[in-house]
Amino acid sequence: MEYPIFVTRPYLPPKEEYDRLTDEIWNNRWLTNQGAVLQRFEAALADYLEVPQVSTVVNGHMALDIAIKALELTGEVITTPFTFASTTHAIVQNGLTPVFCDIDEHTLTMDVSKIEALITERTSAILAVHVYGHPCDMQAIENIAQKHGLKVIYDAAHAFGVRVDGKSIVTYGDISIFSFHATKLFHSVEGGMLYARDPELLRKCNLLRNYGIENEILVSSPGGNAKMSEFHAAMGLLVLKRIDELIEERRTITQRYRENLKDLPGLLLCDSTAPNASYNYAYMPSRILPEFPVDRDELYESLKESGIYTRRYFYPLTSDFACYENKFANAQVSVAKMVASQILALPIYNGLTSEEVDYICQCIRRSG
Ligand code: T4K
Repeated sequence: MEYPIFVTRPYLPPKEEYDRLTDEIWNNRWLTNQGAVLQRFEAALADYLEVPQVSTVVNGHMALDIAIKALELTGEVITTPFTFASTTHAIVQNGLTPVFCDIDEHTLTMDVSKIEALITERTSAILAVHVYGHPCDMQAIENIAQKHGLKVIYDAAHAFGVRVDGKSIVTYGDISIFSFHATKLFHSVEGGMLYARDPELLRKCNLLRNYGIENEILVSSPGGNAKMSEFHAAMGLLVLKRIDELIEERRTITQRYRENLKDLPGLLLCDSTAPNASYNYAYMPSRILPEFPVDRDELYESLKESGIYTRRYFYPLTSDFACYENKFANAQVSVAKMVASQILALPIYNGLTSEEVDYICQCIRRSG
C-alpha cells in the first residue's frame, strides 16, 4: 500500500510515449501557439466529443473567464456556491455580481425551482456547475434562460466523458467548459477547453485566448493569452487515448466502495446519475449525516491519522469565502450550507487498488 493515500493522483501514460512526442516537439522547435501536437490534440478531442471543433486553453479557470467575456455578460449572474473557488472568482473578476442559488439535496447541482425568484433586470446569465460530473437539470435551465433571455454557461470542469441523451455534456448551454487539471479524470497537466455550438461564438473564444489577434495586422478584440503549449497537448493526447479504460477502472473502484460501505448507517455515498446520462466516476463524494457516530471533521482528522487524505470538496461555500467578507451573507442557501458541512470526498484515482479501498473503508468503519 502507498502512503499517504491522497484524494486523487494524476494518471501518467507510459513515459516512452511521452518521450516520443517531446522528441517531435524538439525536432519541430515549435513549443506553443497552435503547434502541430496541439492541432492533433484538438482534432482528437473534437472526434471523441463528436463536435466539429473545440478551443483548448491553459486551464479551466481561463476557460470560464473567456466564456464570460465572449458572451459579454453584464450585471448579475445566477450561480451555485457549492463549487470550487474558480467558478465564483471568474464572475467577480469580470466585474459581475454572483447571485447564489441554493442546491438540490439529491443532485447537489443548482435547485432549478429556485432560479426564477433570483432573476432581476440586471441578470444576464446562469452559470451552473455539473458538480462531481453529475449533470444539472439542463432542460429546466434552458427553459428558464429562453423565457428570460439569459445566456447559459456550464462549468463542466468535472464532467469530461459524461454524455447526456447520447451527446457529450459539453454540447449544452451557450458555452460549456472543461478543466484538464492534473487532478482530473482527464488531464493535460494544466489545461482546459471551451465549446460553443455557435461557430462564431467559438471563433470569438479562440480569438480571446490569443490577444484577439486575427492576423499579423488585424487585432479585433482585447483578448489575453490563454493558449495551451505543445507539452501540455502531448500529455492530453496520451491520456485521451485511454480515457474509456480509465473511466471503467474508476467504475470498479466506485462499486467496491459501494459494496464495502452499503450498510454503514449515517454515511451516504452520493449517487445522482440521471437516467438519461452516463457517468465518469470522477469523484467519490460522501455525506457524513448526523446519525454517524462522529462528525465530518472528526472523520476527516481520524482518516488523516491513518494516512488517508480526504478533501472537503466543497467546503466552505464560495459565498462564505473570507475574501467576500460577508458580502453574500443574505444568500438563501441553507441546503448548500448543510451539504457543505457534511461532504467528504474519498480517494479515487486510477491505480487505487482494491486493498487500498478496503483499508479506507475499514478506517471509516473504525472511526464510526
Ligand atoms: N470549476 C470547477 C467546478 C473546478 O472544480 C475547477 C477546478 C475549476 C473550475 C477550475 O479548473 P482549473 O483552472 O483548475 O483547471 C484541485 C484542482 O487544482 C482544481 O483543478 C480542481 N477544480 C479542484 C476541485 O481540485 P486543490 O486545491 O484541491 O488541489 P491540490 O493541489 O490540493 O491537489 C489535491 C490532491 O491531489 C493533493 O492532495 C495530492 C494530489 N495531487 C495533486 C497534484 C497537483 C497529486 O498527486 N499530484 C499533483 O500533481 O484543487
